[in-house]
Amino acid sequence: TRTILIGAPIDSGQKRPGCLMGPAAYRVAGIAKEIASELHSVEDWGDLALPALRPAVCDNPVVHQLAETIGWSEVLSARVDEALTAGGFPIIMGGDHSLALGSAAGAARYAQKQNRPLYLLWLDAHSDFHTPLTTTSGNLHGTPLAYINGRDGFDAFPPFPAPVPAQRICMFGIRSVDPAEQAAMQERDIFINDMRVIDERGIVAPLREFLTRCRDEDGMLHVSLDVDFLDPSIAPAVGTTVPGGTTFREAHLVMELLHESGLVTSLDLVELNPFLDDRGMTARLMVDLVGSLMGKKVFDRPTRSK
Ligand code: DIR
Ligand code: MN
Ligand code: MN
Ligand code: MN
Repeated sequence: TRTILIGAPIDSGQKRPGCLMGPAAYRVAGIAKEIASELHSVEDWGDLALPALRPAVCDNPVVHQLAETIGWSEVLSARVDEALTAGGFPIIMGGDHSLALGSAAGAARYAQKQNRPLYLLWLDAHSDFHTPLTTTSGNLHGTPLAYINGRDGFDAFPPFPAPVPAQRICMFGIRSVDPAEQAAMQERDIFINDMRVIDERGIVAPLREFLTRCRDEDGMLHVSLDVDFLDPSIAPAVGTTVPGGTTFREAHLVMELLHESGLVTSLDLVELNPFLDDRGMTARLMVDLVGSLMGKKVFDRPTRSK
């Protein structure tokens, strides 16, 4: 695999400073070496820069840093499309989750050119299904999945290329959903695996169902991994911790299954706030999870020599 690292030092999607240090933290935690040790090639395309901004307006007055978020998403979308077109596997090192407005748009544009359906796996405590018109926090990191699904309310953004229908979207780890998001999700056939589902069924069976669907349709799969998918006890470096998250084992299992599926075509790493970390433990865990996605096995780690 030709892995392409894209730094996205984006923090316009929420109000707590620090996510812009994410790409640096992933590099310090050894992300390139981790990928290379699984015998993949790695290129680091460096960090994106914010382009010149166009004024943008929204009817909802609480929306925060709309023009910046649009600027970032346009530049990231183009970059992800470019990496995929080059035959690469882009890993977007964020940056808050608003970056998925751009990364998923880039993946969707590429999938459209390939005439393949895009699937979306959302690993997150939150559903991020607000539109700019329904958000009450004003934080656009809570909106990317609605944009990807083609909901109304994103007039200020470029139209999403080939919106992803609900049946191709799967959420795992969900445990914090706002009322407006819940109402919108209930009208749609999204594959929602909240923590209750994981408790009852485990993580393997529902994930395999989704992956099978993706394989059957020769889909591309974009994975968006929010740090708060993980339990705060193992991943404290995120501004929006929610108790009751996935364990170390569950998270690695997801990544190992994704590796075995061979379906993942692009990956977001989002919401890492290194300023809140405890001696780099969260950055290291995220890098470790990338290792599992690239083929490292948890159980053969002590003796692994390749
Ligand atoms: C929260 C989103 N529902 C909001 N929080 C997120 O502000 O709309 N945190 N996405 O990661
Ligand atoms: Mn999120
Ligand atoms: Mn979240
Ligand atoms: Mn291995």
